[in-house]
Amino acid sequence: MLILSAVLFSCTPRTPMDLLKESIIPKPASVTATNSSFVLSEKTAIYYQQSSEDLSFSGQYLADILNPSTGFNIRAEATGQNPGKGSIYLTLSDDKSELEKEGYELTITEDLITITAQNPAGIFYGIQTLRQLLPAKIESSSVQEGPWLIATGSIIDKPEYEYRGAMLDVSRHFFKAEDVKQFIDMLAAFKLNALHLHLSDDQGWRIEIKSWPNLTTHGGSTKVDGGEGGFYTQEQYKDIVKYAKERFIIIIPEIDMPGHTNAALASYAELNCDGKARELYTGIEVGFSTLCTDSEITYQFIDDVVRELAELNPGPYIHIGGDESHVTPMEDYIPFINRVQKIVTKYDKKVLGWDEIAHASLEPNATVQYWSKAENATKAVEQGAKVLMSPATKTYLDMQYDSTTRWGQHWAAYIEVDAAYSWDPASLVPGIGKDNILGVESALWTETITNLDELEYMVFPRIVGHAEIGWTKASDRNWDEYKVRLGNQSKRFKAMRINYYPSKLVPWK
Ligand code: TNX
Repeated sequence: MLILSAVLFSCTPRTPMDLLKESIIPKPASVTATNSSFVLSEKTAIYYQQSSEDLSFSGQYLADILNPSTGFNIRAEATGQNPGKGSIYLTLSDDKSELEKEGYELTITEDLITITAQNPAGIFYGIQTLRQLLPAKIESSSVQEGPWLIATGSIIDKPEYEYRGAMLDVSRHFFKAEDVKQFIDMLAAFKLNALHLHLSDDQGWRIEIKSWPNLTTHGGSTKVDGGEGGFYTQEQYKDIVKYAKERFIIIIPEIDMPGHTNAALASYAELNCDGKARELYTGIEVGFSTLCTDSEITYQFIDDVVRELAELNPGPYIHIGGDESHVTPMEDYIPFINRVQKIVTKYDKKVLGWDEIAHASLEPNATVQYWSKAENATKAVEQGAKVLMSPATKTYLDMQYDSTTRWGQHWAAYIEVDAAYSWDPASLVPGIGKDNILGVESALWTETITNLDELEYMVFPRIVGHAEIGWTKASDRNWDEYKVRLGNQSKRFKAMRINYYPSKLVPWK
């Protein structure tokens, strides 16, 4: 008895576990298993290396994930020394150039977990992987029973594309800052690094512009089907930007123009060629509105908006929309886009725009977001621009899964979970290869989506597949293997309280 209890209580259990069998999404570049386990316990501490680059946020972020479900009181502290047994250690290293900007190395032994990266972003992504190596109930907000075992081995990982994003349309239906933050946390869990906010459209203007206040007081007052709209004050917007930045996500603000501008045209009569303010719009037709492209006040307006946005937004891009300007003649559209691009670059931002802007003369550094016309994407590449891949038939999250889906539309396609996953950005458009591509972005248009629950149902699990397309090499991806890893996420989604679509094509566990 004595010997037995000595064995039981004196040493940590060394449960054999296989790191290769873990269902990690996005799939890492390389995994080596050493077939034992690390035990997370109340004695575990998180240490981060003292350094000029701050890791304290990531350390605390990890502690905040681990503590509610384990009931432990794990702390995150800076240290100048090598941490002792049982710790989790976050450390930056200059001589890991193979990890590039966002890569990480995660090493798990029986005694120590180490995440090493060149930059804090890599540490954050290593933490996301570590999260997925723990039992799903680690995501629970109430105390759960252990043991909290992690398979030993090492993972060396980095992304395929530098831009891995999501777009949220907050114009058709408004989403409060708190909802946007929750969405940001979901994106971060799958290593996405960009959130594009579609801040203006016919139905609503959602960002306070101090020099043009009616945009929000009037233009932001309603939404699709009527009722109360909403907008972000500049303070709220800055807070979203900061929240995202801590999670290594940049915000891309979009002001759609010259079309999709009815909310602005309703707010200021002088933006209309006939000098008459338009009525607010609560329908879902597209392509009927346009700014007055040959009036100087239009460019003064855009200059003011871009200047204020540039001040609010540390990220490199401003998205100028440019899609579906069906009532702007091409001979007006082209000079308009050319002039607006100059305004964006004047404020030291890079231009992003929907694929139609490729008709204009693109600024060096401009990126074109391919959603519809391959010939536009090709035109962009011929001008030396990069392409952001958002093909409507694969990445539009407002497209229904099938004919029974309660929300959404299907003008581009029905997109089941396999169709969303099984494509390669670098071989989608002939002549456009990996070198021409900035990355991948999934887009949620919200004509039919009114709240976070509906948002989650349309977004999950398809965006998880898109996250893998952006992160993992095409040669390492295939649906039959992926669907098993995805099926293993159901408990995790539930613990994270994500309302996902339980597709019949996925073997949910
Ligand atoms: C097309 S995609 C649009 C949006 C709509 C969406 C609905 C794009 C650049 N324009 O205005 O919301 O379809 O699926």
